[in-house]
Amino acid sequence: MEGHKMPMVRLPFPDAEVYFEPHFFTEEESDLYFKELMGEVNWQQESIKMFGKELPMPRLTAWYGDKGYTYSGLHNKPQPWLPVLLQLKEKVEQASGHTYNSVLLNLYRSGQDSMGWHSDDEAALGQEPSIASLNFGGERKFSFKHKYRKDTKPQSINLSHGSLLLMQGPTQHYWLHHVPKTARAVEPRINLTFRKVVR
Ligand SMILES: O=C(O)CCC(=O)C(=O)O
Ligand SMILES: [Mn+2]
Repeated sequence: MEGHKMPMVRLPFPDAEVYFEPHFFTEEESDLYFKELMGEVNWQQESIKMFGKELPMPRLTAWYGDKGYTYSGLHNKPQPWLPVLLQLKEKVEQASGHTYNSVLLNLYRSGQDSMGWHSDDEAALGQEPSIASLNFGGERKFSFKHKYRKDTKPQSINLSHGSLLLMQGPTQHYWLHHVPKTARAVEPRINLTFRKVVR
């Protein structure tokens, strides 16, 4: 492992290397980042093709970075970095000891917005991708389930305002993750996943 500089807590999942820091940013810093990202990011309503139909994605998205990348069947033509995104990139790079060249942003407008089960295992991300995920706004549950081992229980964590989650090593090979819908009243949430597109 390239080694992270922060003493982040490693979650004890088999076949995974997942670290979590619930208070990577203070409440005040997180409030400012939330506002800035809400206002400055060029949020898009993309659609997905399902059963031959075009359906709106259950969240808004935006893609910034150095290189194009195909995600969920969409080709994301990246927009040039915003200063706030470069600032956040630098902070997560310091914490993780990895470098990133792109970021996917997700805006969950309400508890009805969600993300389905998947792994971030696209060839474009290389063999053992390091993904740094930052969270601002309404806290949402994030669950993991093992792809192959039936004896391994699904795992969940709450992605709090200002938290940082790192997924690296074999995590994407063995585990799926998702953000389920919730009937609870939740504030809008912004998630940023920093990635390194290698080809
Ligand atoms: O919103 C989240 O925490 C999950 C985002 C995610 O899994 C992704 O963008 O690949
Ligand atoms: Mn993901």
